[in-house]
Amino acid sequence: MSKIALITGITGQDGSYLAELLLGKGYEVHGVIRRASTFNTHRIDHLYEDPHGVGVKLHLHYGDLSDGVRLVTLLNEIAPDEVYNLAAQSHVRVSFDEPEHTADTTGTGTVRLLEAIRASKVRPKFYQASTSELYGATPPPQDEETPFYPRSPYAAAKLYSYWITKNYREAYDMFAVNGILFNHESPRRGETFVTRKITRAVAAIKAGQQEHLYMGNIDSIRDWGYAAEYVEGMWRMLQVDEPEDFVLATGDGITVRDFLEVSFAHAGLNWEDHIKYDPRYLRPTEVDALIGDPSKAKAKLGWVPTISGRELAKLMVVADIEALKHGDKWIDKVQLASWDAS
Ligand code: NDP
Ligand code: GDR
Repeated sequence: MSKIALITGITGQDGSYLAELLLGKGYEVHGVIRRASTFNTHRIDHLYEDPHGVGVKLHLHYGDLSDGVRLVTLLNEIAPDEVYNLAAQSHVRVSFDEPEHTADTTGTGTVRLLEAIRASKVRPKFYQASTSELYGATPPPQDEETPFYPRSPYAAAKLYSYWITKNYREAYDMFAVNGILFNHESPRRGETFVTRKITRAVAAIKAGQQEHLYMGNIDSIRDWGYAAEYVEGMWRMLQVDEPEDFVLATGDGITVRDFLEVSFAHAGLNWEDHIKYDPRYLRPTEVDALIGDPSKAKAKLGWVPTISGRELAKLMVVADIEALKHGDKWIDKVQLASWDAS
């Protein structure tokens, strides 16, 4: 019998890679999608199968983390072995504009899902998408023992989700874990996160379609890894005997300025000729430096990331240049196969 997984946030960057990974492992995968007036499934269209066919492995269901009753009916219907809660309003800057909505989805949404598990007849293992943003103002290096100091409505909502996941593990003996993931990116990254914003702009500038790129604070340091490797770590966290929380990170930090420099240089451009400052991209409170220590994941899960932030910048530039030429297809697998990090 195939294992059954339920993924919230399947239409996002991580959801698409995780669905791919689990389908590759023979899972039956169920994803929660939101009803929207336009299609929002472009990241998983290549995985879609006609539901009328035989042996279909990917199933999509309408639902929303704001609708607790729907989550109960879904859990009863699907009876998953594993639940991955990846859904969130995940943009830090936007969380200052929409703090209440962020709290409702990114915070309360998690307890709705945990309560739905308790209210349903099933006892799946549960993965919560926690984040390095929890560390906020606490300086690096950060590991599983580092104190939290959230610096945004997003991080405060994720802090609630972190603790409620831990509480349900202790209170109800649930297999519920937090993956505390540092920034991870890919050619599927949302266009308004800084890495993708930069690599898309590099492609457009190179093609003569754009001249300038407006940026906020380029001094912050992030530990950027490759999303496809991080979803493997999520899965591994649910395959061990005891539920525990884990940091996933590369262990290396670079500045946004470094990412700009590498990205532009990879296309033969000088970043300083194209960057302009716009204060609208600043956050009221910034997170200056995040650099994770993934030793525990390495020792207990055998999880080792292989792609650095600088390599990622080059990989994403190549993918965005190709996407501009050939249309926005999900070409990153092809790119990786022929990837030359030099
Ligand atoms: P994305 O922003 O790409 O995807 C978010 C997903 O959540 C989308 O599928 C979105 O649906 C869905 N969603 C948003 N609100 C709701 C809701 N109310 N009900 C149901 N679904 C909803 O995020 P990533 O893939 O980058 O990240 C996955 C998770 O990991 C997020 O929780 C994020 O906060 C967390 N995280 C991410 C890190 C990173 O570096 N990428 C690092 C650490 C944690 P739709 O497509 O319809 O908008
Ligand atoms: P982050 O990612 O806030 O770390 O959260 P983001 O890419 O948005 O910002 C990284 C850093 O770049 C600076 N920055 C800009 N950011 C954006 N988006 N746009 C700009 O123009 C810009 N200029 C400078 C930011 O100030 C920041 O310092 C991501 C999300 O995926 C979260 O969901 C996740 O939890 C964390 O990573 C880990």
